[in-house]
Amino acid sequence: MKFLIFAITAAFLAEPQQIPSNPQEIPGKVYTAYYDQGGEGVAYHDTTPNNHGSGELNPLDGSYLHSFRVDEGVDTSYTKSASETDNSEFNFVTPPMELLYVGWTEPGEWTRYTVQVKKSGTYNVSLLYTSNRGGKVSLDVNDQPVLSNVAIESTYRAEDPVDWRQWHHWNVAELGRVKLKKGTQILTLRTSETGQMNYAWLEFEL
Ligand SMILES: [Ca+2]
Ligand SMILES: [Ca+2]
Repeated sequence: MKFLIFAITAAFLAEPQQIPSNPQEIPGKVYTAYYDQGGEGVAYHDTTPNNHGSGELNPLDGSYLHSFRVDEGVDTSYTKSASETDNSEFNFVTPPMELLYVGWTEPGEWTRYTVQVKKSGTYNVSLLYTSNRGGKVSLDVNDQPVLSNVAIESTYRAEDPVDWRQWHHWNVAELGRVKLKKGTQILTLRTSETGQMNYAWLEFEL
């Protein structure tokens, strides 16, 4: 009984494993939900002023994941094992659970990341994402476009019998190669076409 109570309490108090350093560091993963502070027009542009994840899809319950950036416009949610939402056999790659991501994306939306590059070099950039109809994304470095309108493959799978789960098939897209100088740099991830994609992290590897 004691163990059961402990297990239930632990589940409610669970925090994501991946709270990143501030600023986030490259090489490594840049977690999309941890975009800069500063609000609409400065740190992000979102087409709806509320967060469709925190406080809406995920009702406020005092937990970190459900209240994450609840007062901001970017729409954030997190990977869930319940009902095989995010860990189903239809994934192309299996993401960690309770991983925050940016969802409800629309063309024209963007998020900004002030990062610390530890080593100058040309990095391979990949994106952990879902997309039920394909789309395009772009990446700027210090407000200069470096990857423009990169096609993102749909992760729709006709064999998945659960219609809404078509938004939750995770995959990794190779976006391209990007030169980065050591020091503080600013990245902007843009949804260029189609939207309806979820982004969990950008990974930068030498
Ligand atoms: Ca929004
Ligand atoms: Ca949005």
